[in-house]
Amino acid sequence: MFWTCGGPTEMRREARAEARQAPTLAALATIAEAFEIPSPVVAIEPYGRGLINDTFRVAAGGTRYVLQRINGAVFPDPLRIMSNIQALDRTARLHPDLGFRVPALIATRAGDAGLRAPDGSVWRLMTLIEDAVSLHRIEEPEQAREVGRLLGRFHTLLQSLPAEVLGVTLPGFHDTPAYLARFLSVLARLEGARNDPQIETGIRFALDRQALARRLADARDRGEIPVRVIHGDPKLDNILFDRDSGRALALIDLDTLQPGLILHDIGDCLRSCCNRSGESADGRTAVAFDLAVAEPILRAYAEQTRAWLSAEEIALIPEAIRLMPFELGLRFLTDHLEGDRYFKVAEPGENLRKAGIQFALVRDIEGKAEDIRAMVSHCFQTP
Ligand code: GN1
Ligand code: MG
Repeated sequence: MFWTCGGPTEMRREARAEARQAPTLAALATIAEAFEIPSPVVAIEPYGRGLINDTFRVAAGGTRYVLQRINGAVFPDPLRIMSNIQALDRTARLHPDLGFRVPALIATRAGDAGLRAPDGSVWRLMTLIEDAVSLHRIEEPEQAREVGRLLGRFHTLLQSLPAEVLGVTLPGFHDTPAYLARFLSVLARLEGARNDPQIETGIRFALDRQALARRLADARDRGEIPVRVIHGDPKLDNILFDRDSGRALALIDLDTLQPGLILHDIGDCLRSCCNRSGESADGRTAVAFDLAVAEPILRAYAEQTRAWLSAEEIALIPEAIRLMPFELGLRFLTDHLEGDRYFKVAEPGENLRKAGIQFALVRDIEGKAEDIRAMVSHCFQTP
């Protein structure tokens, strides 16, 4: 069934193939026109590089919008995502000083926040933030500072949004011990079929680091670090910069705005921005954690968050930097072993290759552990 829920995210994959079939342009136009926008729709095209939802850019009445089909095999209750975004929007309006832009959700003509199509899929429409660009890689320290400032302001804004107000949109998300358990159970079923050296290398790498999976979860369970509202996916692709001034304007892709650990966001943002060869590394730049990018991000982040971020959270940032690429690598590897049911792939083997890239990043981070620790404490020292 399309909407069944329960268990870590990556267990609900049965509907994946169905979810991937692209609707015809005519069907897309009908869906877009069910929302409160001028008719007719004059252009629709695929948009962005997301690995989970299907995204289209729509033009109508001289305005551009983003139309998305929420992957129902991943998100058990898509309408909850919309109510979380609305809660964020209300909070952002109360704090105009933070200058935060949230893409506005357009209601359907029936007044709903999303549209449930006859096939059961759920669609939403948002305004496109114009004159904004995303970056393929960080090229200058100023861009890194902008990333840190934006994430810091976003987290500060979220402090006034109590975790109890937000619904869980994706159960099991960033539950690293659960991802590890899933990996181990897939592995147990694979016995005897492990003859590919690349797969074997990935499996060994993950098995050698099993203890890492529990690090943040244990600190949370012992009550050392709090559950707060987080973005969940603050990778570079999800940060919009002003085309002219270069200022970071908005964090988009708010599907995983939900209670979680702030360290997940910090680690995820750094693993994405500081590996300048990217998640799909083409081989031209070595996979490495670039401290010259991390430092300005964290310094700018600290300026925004120093007043409320706890000493325990700060002390665990180096662990988070190592954990998040490990977790993503584990998820890519597991998905490869399960037949690419979760992340979109352009070709077979892509998830395996991407797992290798995240694991190479972990290895590089491990080699720089001392420098990373020193950098973190330096960034958070009172100026
Ligand atoms: C997925 O859909 P997208 O591309 O925004 C994933 C993130 C990963 C990211 C890696 C809900 O995000 O957790 O870090 O790919 N989102 C979900 O690019 O699983
Ligand atoms: Mg996302």
